[in-house]
Amino acid sequence: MLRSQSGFCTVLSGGREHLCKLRGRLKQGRQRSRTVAVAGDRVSFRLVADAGGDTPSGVVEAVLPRDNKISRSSSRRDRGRKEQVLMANLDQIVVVQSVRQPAPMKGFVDRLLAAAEHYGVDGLLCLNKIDLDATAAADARWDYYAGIDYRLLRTSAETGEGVDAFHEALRGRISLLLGASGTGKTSLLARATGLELEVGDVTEKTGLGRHTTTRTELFPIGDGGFIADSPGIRGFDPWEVGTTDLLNLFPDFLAPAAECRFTTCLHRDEPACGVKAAVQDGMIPVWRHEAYLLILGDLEASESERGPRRRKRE
Ligand SMILES: Nc1nc2c(ncn2[C@@H]2O[C@H](COP(=O)(O)OP(=O)(O)O)[C@@H](O)[C@H]2O)c(=O)[nH]1
Ligand SMILES: [Mg+2]
Ligand SMILES: [Zn+2]
Repeated sequence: MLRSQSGFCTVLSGGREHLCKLRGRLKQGRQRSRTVAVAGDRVSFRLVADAGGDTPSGVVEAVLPRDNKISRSSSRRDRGRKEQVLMANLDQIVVVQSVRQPAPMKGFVDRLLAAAEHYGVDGLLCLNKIDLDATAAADARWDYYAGIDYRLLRTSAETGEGVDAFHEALRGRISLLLGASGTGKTSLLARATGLELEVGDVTEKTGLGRHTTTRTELFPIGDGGFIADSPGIRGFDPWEVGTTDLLNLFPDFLAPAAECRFTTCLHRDEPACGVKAAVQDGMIPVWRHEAYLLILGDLEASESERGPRRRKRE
């Protein structure tokens, strides 16, 4: 399934796109209807009439079990925390960060790569706009990620440098592009695939600073691969990550953490912490540890926020 919009969805089958309705049974329960079928879902559907054009030509009978899914918390104040599924059955998350314009935000790349770990998909880091600042582009900090678990690409959608490697990395896989607004996600995708896409971000244009209205849409890229662009996101609050899970989302912290005195160590203020020792020894860069602490703080804040809010609603 390529995309869904208010009760309809577009299903790709036999090389053709079919606009389908969701079978009534699937839509039961308001809560669930938004995420019952999302981009990347495999569905079984029945053709009704092939009228062509925008007329629905099928009915989705069932959504097949998902290999995985990526969800975030949508925290609309009055309605409480809800799971918002963005996409299903993906192979990798491609994090796009620009060298400049916008400059990297502290901990942002780390947060998105941690999300890839959380969802059990590959994380690829694409450093874009290398044409703007060769020195910043060559910064060894980026190579640190390549030394852990992640593939690293340096690209310019402007000059085309690295774009072939980018395209190659998408081949045959289902990918999701994530990154702040303006980092060049849409430009890279357009340049690599030849798809006609609108450059310049939606959230930027509406100026509302909202990041919750993510509509994820999959584009077939012609060689068995699919890719979803996403509107720029300001933050990312993966569904159901607790403070104690965070360590497992930093693969480079695992070995040093085995040396921590306390099994409950959060690697912040605790004595005899293996992770902090690794930072002191230069094995883990200071900025990487700071990124971890930043995310940890955010998780704690949202955990403590959740409690009172839930009680108030009852
Ligand atoms: N100099 C330079 N500009 C770029 C590059 N990639 C994208 N841009 C520009 O950055 C702006 C935002 O690009 P866009 O693709 O819309 O970013 P998105 O929000 O991540 O989808 C546009 O003005 C692009 O022309 C690049 O590699 N180098
Ligand atoms: Mg875009
Ligand atoms: Zn520790």
